[in-house]
Amino acid sequence: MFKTLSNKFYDIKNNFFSSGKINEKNIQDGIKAIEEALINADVNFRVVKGLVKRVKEKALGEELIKSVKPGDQFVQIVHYELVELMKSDDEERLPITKDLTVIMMVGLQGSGKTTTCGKLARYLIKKGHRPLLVAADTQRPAAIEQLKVLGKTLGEQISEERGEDFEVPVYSAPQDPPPKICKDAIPIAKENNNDIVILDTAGRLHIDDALMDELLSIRKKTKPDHVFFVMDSMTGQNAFDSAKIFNEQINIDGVVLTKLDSDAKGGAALSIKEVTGKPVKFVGVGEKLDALEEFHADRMANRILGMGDIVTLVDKAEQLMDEEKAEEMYQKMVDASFTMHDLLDQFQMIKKMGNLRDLMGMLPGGLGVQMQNVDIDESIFSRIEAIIHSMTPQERDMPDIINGSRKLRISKGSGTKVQEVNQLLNQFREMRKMMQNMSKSGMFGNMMSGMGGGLGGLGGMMPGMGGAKQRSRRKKKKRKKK
Ligand SMILES: Nc1nc2c(ncn2[C@@H]2O[C@H](COP(=O)(O)OP(=O)(O)OP(=O)(O)O)[C@@H](O)[C@H]2O)c(=O)[nH]1
Ligand SMILES: [Mg+2]
Repeated sequence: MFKTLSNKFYDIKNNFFSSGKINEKNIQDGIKAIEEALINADVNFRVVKGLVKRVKEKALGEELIKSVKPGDQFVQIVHYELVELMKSDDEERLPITKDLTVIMMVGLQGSGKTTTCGKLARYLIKKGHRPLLVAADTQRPAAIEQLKVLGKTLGEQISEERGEDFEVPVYSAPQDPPPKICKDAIPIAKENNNDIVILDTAGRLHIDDALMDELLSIRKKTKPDHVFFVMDSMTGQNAFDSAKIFNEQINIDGVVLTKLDSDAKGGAALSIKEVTGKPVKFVGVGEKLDALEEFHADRMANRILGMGDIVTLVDKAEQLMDEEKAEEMYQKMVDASFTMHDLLDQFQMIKKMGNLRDLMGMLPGGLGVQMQNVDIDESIFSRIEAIIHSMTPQERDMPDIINGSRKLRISKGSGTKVQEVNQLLNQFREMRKMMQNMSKSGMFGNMMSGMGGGLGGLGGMMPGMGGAKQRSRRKKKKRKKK
């Protein structure tokens, strides 16, 4: 995801803005490079023009030229504009405020509606809800079966995770017209004690009146609280036109952008809101049921700029480890106090989280950017792990003490080359520096204040880096250690 852009931005930052001195010429060149990068990433042309114009106005101001760290400041300007381009007005992705919430999925054929129904069900179950899936696609005979299988698989997954029986019911009535199916599902959900109803509607290859009439009728009969347009990120301009028409005719609340895992460019994510007027709320990053992420403009901007996306990484980690450990990891990143021990911990955890390349891409700095470029096979992981394992505990805590002879010992111990040890050390240093910079510039703080939920409720409570809440937590932790 965003591989093309994050690579490019990383290079641009290094090429044009790494030196202490910045003049109008390298700003102009840098901006030109950004423009090209965005166009190559299939970002809508109008969107690129607007963004470039705003960045230029700000960057060419006196401030940047006088700034001590023009490169960092430039990145912040771009970051701000990217966020503005993609952000939703409300921070909550899917607010559930009623006893029964109805969610309706619409979109073109094959965009990922049915799969996303299953993913959203999982996402909501994880938040303590009890969804009912509704098979309202009677177009394709296999569609009902597909949703039933998803419901069954999800039920089994959750049962296993919880160690108790959990069912994800699927309502279907193939003989009925879809609007009736959806309407009937609502009392059934109430009887069944479900608090969420997810409607999987039919798709068409092209927008036609019959489809729109059917969807409108479903909308009228069920009064959904959220209508999501599911859009395949790979389908380009056509999909934008459809999104616009769907929005005009059915009034959508937001977009779920699917298949971002196979879309290295990610241009759609940057363009949707500007083009359709509706923000992206979720993204699909794989075929499995847990391959759904909340879309947060600030986190995406971080990824695009090659700064990683620690918050999403921690979100994912939280699903796998307890809250305290997740917080500790986050804190270490904020403090930039994490060591090779932590890196090893993270690697081991990441291995459990799946889709290694995307996950590694969430790490800040060159390591993250670089990891997106390699086809990560276990062997690279094992080599890095082997290198860290060959370090003494002291070396892991303080990698700076690793001199030439230590490097040689580590490389021998891990069966790797000294260059590989060097590379890891350099990347580790760079990663830590990047975190420090992000910390200093308040980037972490901004990320956090924009977050609702997540991180065990820490999000949203932190006014910035020096937040009182955070300090007290740090103290508490210190006390615990004593
Ligand atoms: N890689 C990847 N594949 C996805 C994602 N979302 C959906 N798919 C795949 O896309 C294909 C179509 O997905 P469906 O959920 O059946 O799409 P749909 O919109 O319900 O299709 P119709 O009901 O025929 O209109 C399936 O093979 C899914 O596994 C995603 O985020 N990433
Ligand atoms: Mg479907």
